[in-house]
Amino acid sequence: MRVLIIGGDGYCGWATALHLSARGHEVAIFDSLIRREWDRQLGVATLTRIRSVDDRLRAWRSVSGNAIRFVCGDATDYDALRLALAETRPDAVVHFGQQRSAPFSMIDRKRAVETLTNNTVGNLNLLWAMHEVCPDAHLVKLGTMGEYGTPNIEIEEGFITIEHKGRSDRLPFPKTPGSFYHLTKVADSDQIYFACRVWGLRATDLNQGVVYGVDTPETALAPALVNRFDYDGIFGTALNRFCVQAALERPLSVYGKGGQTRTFLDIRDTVRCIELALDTPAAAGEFRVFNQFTEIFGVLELAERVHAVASRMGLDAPVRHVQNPRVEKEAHYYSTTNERLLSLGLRPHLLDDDILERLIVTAAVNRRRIDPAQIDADVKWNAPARETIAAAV
Ligand code: NAD
Ligand code: USQ
Repeated sequence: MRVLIIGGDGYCGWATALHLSARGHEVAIFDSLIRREWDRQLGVATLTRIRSVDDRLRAWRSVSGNAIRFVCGDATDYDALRLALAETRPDAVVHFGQQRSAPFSMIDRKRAVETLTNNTVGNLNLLWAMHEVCPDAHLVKLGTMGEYGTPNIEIEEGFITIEHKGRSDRLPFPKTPGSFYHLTKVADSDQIYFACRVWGLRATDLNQGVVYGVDTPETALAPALVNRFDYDGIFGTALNRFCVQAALERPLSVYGKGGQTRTFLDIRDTVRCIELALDTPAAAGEFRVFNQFTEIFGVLELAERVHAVASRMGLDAPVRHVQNPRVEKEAHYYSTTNERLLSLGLRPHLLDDDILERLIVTAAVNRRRIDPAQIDADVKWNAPARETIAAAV
C-alpha cells in the first residue's frame, strides 16, 4: 500500500511510519515540523534526544534498506497538501498532524486560536484535497477518547441508538470534551462524517486514549531512530510524567482527587491499531469509529502503581495530590468499549511492572537531560484571560 502519514515526525507518527515501512508499505511523511518549533517557543524538550528528520530517515534506510520519502509542508497550506497527495498517490492517508496538547490549547486566546486554526483548517483541507486528488483513498484519522468526555452512561464506539418520543435513530455519540484541543477533534469528526455522507469518502476515526511508552521494535533498532518522550507540563502525558518524576525521586503529581478515569495504550499498540485499520479499509461512504485503547485506569491508581514499582527500585517518589490546574470531574462513572479493534485482531500489551520499570529506567538513563522546571504544570483552565488583564492595567 502507498501510505501518506501526515504528522509522521511526531510521537505516534514516527513509530507508525517505521512500523508500516518495515511491513513493506511504501511510506511517505508530510510534516511541517511545527511541533519541534512549539517545543522551542515554550522552552521544553523531549527527554530522549530525537534526531533531525534527515538523520532519522537516513538511519532507517541504513538499518532496513527501506526509503521513506519526506515532504516538509503544512496541512493548513492547501496547495502544498494537494501537491503531496498528487505526487505520492496514496491508497491511504493517516492523519496525525495536529496540535495535540490540551494544556497548550488552554494557555491563552492566541494558543487556542492557533490550535483551532491548525487542526480544523488542516483537517478540512485534507478532506477537500482527498476529494479532489484521491477520492478512493482511505482516510485514517486520529481522534481522541476525550471527545466523549466522562458521561454518566456507557460510551459506545462513535454512534448510539437513541429512542426519543416513540422514534429511534443511530446518531453520533454525544460529546462533552474537556479542552479547546479536544473540541477541535469533535469538529474534525463531524467534518469527516459529513464528507463520507456527501462525497462518499471512506474514513476511519480512531478515538485514541492516552499513549505511553517510548520504544517500538523499529525505533529501538538504532539510537538515531529514538522516539520522543515528553514529560513537560504542556505536552507530557500522565504516565510518562509520573515515570520521570519517579526517576528524579520527586512527588508524583496527581491533579486533585485523582479519580479522573481515562483510557490508555502502549505505543506498540498504537502502531498495530493503525495497521489493522489500514488492512481492512472502510467502504466508500462509510464513516467508522474505533475506540483505540487497551486499558482503563484512574489517575491516582496509575500513580500508585508507579510509586510501588519505584519503591522496589529503591526510589522514593511519594504520590502527591496537587491542586488541579484543569476543570474536570475528579470522581465519576466511566465505562466504555474497544471491541472493534479487538475483533480485528489487536492483542494488547497490557501495562505491567516490567513496562513501568523500563520507563523509569529510560528516564533515569536520560536523567541529565531532565529539566525539573519543565515538570511544573502551570497552565490553568480557568485563569483570568491575559488580554483582559492587560486592558485593565
Ligand atoms: P506530536 O505532537 O508528537 O506529533 C504531531 C506531528 O504533527 C508533529 O510532528 C507536528 O510537527 C505535525 N503537525 C502538526 N500540525 C501540522 C500541520 N498543520 N501540518 C503538518 N504537520 C503538522 O503528537 P502525537 O502525540 O504524535 O499525536 C499524534 C496524533 O494523535 C494527534 O492528532 C493527537 O491528537 C492524537 N492522539 C495522541 C495521543 C497521545 O497520547 N500522544 C492520544 C490520543 C490521540
Ligand atoms: N494528570 C495528572 N497529573 C499529571 C498530568 C495529568 O493527574 O501530571 C491528569 C489530567 O488531569 C487528566 C489525565 O491525567 O485527568 C490525563 O491527562 P494527560 O495530560 O495524560 O492527557 P490529556 O490531556 O487527556 O491528553 C493526552 C494527549 C492528547 C490525547 C489525550 C487522549 O496529549 O493528544 O488526545 O491524551 S484522551 O485523554 O483520551 O482524550
